[in-house]
Amino acid sequence: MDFQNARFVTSAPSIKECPDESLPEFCFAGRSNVGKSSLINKLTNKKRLARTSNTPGKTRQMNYYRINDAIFLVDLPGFGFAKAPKQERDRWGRDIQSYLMNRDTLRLILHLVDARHKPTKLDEDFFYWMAVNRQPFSVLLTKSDKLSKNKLNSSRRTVEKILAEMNIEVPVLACSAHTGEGIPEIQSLIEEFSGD
Ligand SMILES: Nc1nc2c(ncn2[C@@H]2O[C@H](COP(=O)(O)OP(=O)(O)OP(=O)(O)O)[C@@H](O)[C@H]2O)c(=O)[nH]1
Ligand SMILES: [Mg+2]
Repeated sequence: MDFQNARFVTSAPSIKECPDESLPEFCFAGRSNVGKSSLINKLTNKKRLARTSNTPGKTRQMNYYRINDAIFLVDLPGFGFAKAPKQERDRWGRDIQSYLMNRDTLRLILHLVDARHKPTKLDEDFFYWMAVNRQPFSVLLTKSDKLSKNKLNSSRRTVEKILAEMNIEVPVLACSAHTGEGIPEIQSLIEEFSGD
């Protein structure tokens, strides 16, 4: 699949506004600022396809990108963005939850965790909730360029241990939107899940 053949399609505030087209879909979830939008740019080799920022809370809707007329990549707003007004946070929570549970074309959820930090309670709840609902997901440890090999391995083991304690077996991949580490592996994973 040519990931560089990518273009913006639409911004959907909730599942009602998501495209009617039933292409296999892959979404990027995780805390604000973890690097979801940057990763989409790196996967598609574009600098500014998805908007990124140092300030958490940049992505505020579900942004759809079409790859090769074959699949959608969906950039989700981050959760745990403390500065957003409570009402807005609650609405995002509900809308994203409904999207994750009810979007029939969703093939795989890529859940991002900053490799420098231990998964939070919110991350753990997310793992649990995905597993209980039998939603296919994988965990991506982001910003791997900021850690030594040793520290990265220890972060990976921490995440694998948390998952194992929940009896969850999913791929855990390290990646960096700066160095490109893990990008081919993520592309292969997406290709694997986009087939019939
Ligand atoms: N060093 C390093 N910095 C990164 C990497 N990926 C993202 N960043 C930085 O982290 C910050 C947040 O990146 P975004 O891609 O906007 O994060 P996001 O998860 O989309 O954030 P929200 O839209 O707020 O949910 C930016 O300043 C990026 O430059 C990475 O792989 N390595
Ligand atoms: Mg974003």
